[in-house]
Amino acid sequence: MSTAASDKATPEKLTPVYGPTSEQPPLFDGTTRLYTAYICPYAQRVWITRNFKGLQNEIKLVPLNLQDRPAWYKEKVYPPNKVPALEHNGKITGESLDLVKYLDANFEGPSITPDDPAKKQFADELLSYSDTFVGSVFSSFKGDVANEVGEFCSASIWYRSYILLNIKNLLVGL
Ligand SMILES: N[C@@H](CCC(=O)N[C@@H](CS)C(=O)NCC(=O)O)C(=O)O
Repeated sequence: MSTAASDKATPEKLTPVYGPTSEQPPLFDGTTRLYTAYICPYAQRVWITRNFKGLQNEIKLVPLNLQDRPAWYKEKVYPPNKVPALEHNGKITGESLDLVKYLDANFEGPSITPDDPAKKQFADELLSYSDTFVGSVFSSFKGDVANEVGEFCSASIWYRSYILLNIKNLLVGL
């Protein structure tokens, strides 16, 4: 495991944010990069997974200014223009839940997935429920609170169960 991973007391030194005038890091030069935004909950999932597995030295962060993204991101890196996206082995892939699973399956470090098949199934269900939860939170911030309350509460119950069960501390840091 890397030094950064074993020294959990030392906060990660955050890479400065890339804006419209920032030069593009070299693409496909063998470096694994996580294109991210510090404020994005989807990207934070992948960031947490990376850090939980101790991959701070193996996976470099490229944090973007979401409000003012560099043009090269959409044009040359990831045409959907969303974060997160991972540059690995000559490919760019996106979608946070897929990336969480990809990091777990393809990189060293402690697994975020329980070994027990029943717990694993439960963890997978909870993980796949994350988007509903985040969507509900965002919708309730945007306006029609009344229609979102039921779903938000049920999502909260799921999430609290998740945290209480402490499945491999997946959400530590949220
Ligand atoms: N389904 C995607 C959602 C990612 C997403 O919507 N990210 C937002 C930031 S939180 C984004 O990049 N928005 C930019 C845009 O839509 O133009 C995932 O789970 O990775």
